[in-house]
Amino acid sequence: MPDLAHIHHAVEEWSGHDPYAETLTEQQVADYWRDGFLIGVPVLTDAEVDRILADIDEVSDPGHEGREFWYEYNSDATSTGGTVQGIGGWRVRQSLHDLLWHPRITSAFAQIMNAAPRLLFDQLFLKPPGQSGVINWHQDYSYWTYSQPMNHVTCWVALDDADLSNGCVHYVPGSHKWELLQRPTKLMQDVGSIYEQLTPEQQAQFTPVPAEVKRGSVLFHHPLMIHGSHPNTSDRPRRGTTIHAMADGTRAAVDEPTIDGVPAWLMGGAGPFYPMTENPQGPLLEGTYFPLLRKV
Ligand SMILES: O=C(O)CCC(=O)C(=O)O
Repeated sequence: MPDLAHIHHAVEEWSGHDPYAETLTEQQVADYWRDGFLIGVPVLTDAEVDRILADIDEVSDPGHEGREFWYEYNSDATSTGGTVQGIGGWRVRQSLHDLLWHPRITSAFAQIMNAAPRLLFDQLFLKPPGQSGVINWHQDYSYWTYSQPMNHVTCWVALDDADLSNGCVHYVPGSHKWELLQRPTKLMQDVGSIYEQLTPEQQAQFTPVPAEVKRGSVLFHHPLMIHGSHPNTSDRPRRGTTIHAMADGTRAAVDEPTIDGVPAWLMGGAGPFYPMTENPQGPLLEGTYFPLLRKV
């Protein structure tokens, strides 16, 4: 099967959407900048979610076609503390690929960033029923400091109703205005190591809110937003997929691994992030692996 990274538009056009209609109201954009996140923007129909879930079921077989295109893929949740994580699914299955170009998502990116959005990477977070599935409190940008300047937005797409019982994402309102903190050593185990780094004032303001969201709706969050999630204690799955977008013109400024223990796709000559340099005017993140998602 072909590597879908070479196709920089939805293979199947999203019908019924004006590609340049604004998704967010002015108030929503202002809320995003005040709180650091937005909860529950409707995007996908049930049938569209079903297509994505069918593709996700297919790639849960470790021998699936296109396995070589993932940057990272671990379908065995028992070895990751309970969450199946995959990075690069847009290269592997059409539904994950086309999702990047959904007009309601790309328009919201452009509205929030006030720039044309490009893909940094996409990422699956699947919590099977009855397993732990903790995501430690973290700021996404602590993994991406090589990509500068910081003008990024993450869209988290709910593929199931996500609530307290199945481990929905939680946000700490206002924490995007705090400084960049150290990343946790273990992203998918423990919850709380970031807390020790907070000032007493920040600890007093550390009041996470659950981002409960309906299947087919999405969350948006700022790259410095502190977020994480608790175990899925229910008998239902909690599946989500994220699109991490950055403004067109972002450069790779630092040469360092950005995901603990998984440097190959970032560091190796064969990886899409190669070459990276210590030059803040380093190479533009563009080309095959960093497609433009929409013009301004
Ligand atoms: O799915 C989760 O629980 C965590 C998601 C996350 O860390 C992210 O979207 O950046």
